[in-house]
Amino acid sequence: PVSKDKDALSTVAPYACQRQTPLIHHNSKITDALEILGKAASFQGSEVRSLAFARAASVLKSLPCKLQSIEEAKNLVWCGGHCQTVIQEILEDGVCHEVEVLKNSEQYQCMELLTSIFGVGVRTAERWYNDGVRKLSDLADLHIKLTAEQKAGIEHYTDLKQPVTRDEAERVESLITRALDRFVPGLRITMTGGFRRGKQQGHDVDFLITHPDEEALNGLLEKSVNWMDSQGLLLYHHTKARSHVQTRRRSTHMDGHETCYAIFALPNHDSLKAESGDFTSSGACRWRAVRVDLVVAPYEEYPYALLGWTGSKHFERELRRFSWHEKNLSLNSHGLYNVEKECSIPATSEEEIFVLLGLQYVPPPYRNA
Ligand code: 8DG
Ligand code: MN
Ligand code: MN
Repeated sequence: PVSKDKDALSTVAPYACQRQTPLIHHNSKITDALEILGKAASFQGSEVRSLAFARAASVLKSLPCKLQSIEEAKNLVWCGGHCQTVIQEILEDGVCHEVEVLKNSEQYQCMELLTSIFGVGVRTAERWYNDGVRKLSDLADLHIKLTAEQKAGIEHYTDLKQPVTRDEAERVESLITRALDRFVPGLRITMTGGFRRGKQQGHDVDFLITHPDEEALNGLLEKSVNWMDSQGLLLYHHTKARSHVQTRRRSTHMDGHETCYAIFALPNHDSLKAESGDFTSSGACRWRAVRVDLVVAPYEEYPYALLGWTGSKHFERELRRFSWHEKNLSLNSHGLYNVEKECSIPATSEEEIFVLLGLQYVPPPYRNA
């Protein structure tokens, strides 16, 4: 078994999209540590170092067994240098000193807190930190100027930091299905993101919406969002119009789909009982805030949008890197482009996109890279 394992370790494919990465894996102690280092690097503005840690963590997530020794790690792609010392420390001592120091540092904890607010990225968090913000109440005390999105994020902070359960995600699904159906029957509505990859909870619920008749999609998001708002189902929403994307150049992480970033007031299971009066505690909450992303894609772009919005983020990044560097093709969630011939390559399913890229199909539960 030793030589077989060693074989498996030295043959890990370099791109995450060439591997199967399950949600539950065997090396989470090490990957947690590497991901903290990656997050800290991104807080410091170093995307290159952040990516190096993400790649190493992703390789370990795809292993069929628990790493036993540092000798085994030496055969692994992307796991050299700094990552190797981290792996060694955890294998030998159970903890990595550098990670423990980071986790306890004021800067790391504050950046973690601030970037967990809806509408706050690393740059904003860093600016606020430098302005002296250490806790949420400092934002008001220091008269920090907030966007509407950030205001909503802070107002509903406690609800939003509570993970969304699968049951809640399914209730959101039935709410939006009912709302969208009022305007256009026969839509295809798919829950994407982490839930499609089999996660039992998430930080939001993501949906992709399409229809064979492109005309049917015109104005649909605006009408249904306005209707849900009128029903008191929305606490915040911002819709980004469809935009032209530079398709023939190397794709960025941004896409041009019409998208609604929202905070739903999801009614509780027992809110009906509460309405009818047999709910005793008077101050009981009848809803909770849940982050929801709604994406509309034209029918012919649907397979690409589905692939692009299912994630994980690292899996997506690797798919795009693979397409570009290995196939000379530019991939984004609108399509696949042959840059030389200046033409786009249609696909009718995710499976077909993998075939076009010369990759073995990776089902959503194995895209947890
Ligand atoms: P979570 O919510 O359970 O925490 O995890 P997740 O579902 O994997 O993360 P997510 O932040 O909701 O993102 C879901 C996928 O959507 C992920 O692969 C990245 C992708 N995504 C965005 N924004 C954009 C965007 O602007 N364009 C494209 N193409 N994809 C995006 O989050
Ligand atoms: Mn999500
Ligand atoms: Mn999302």
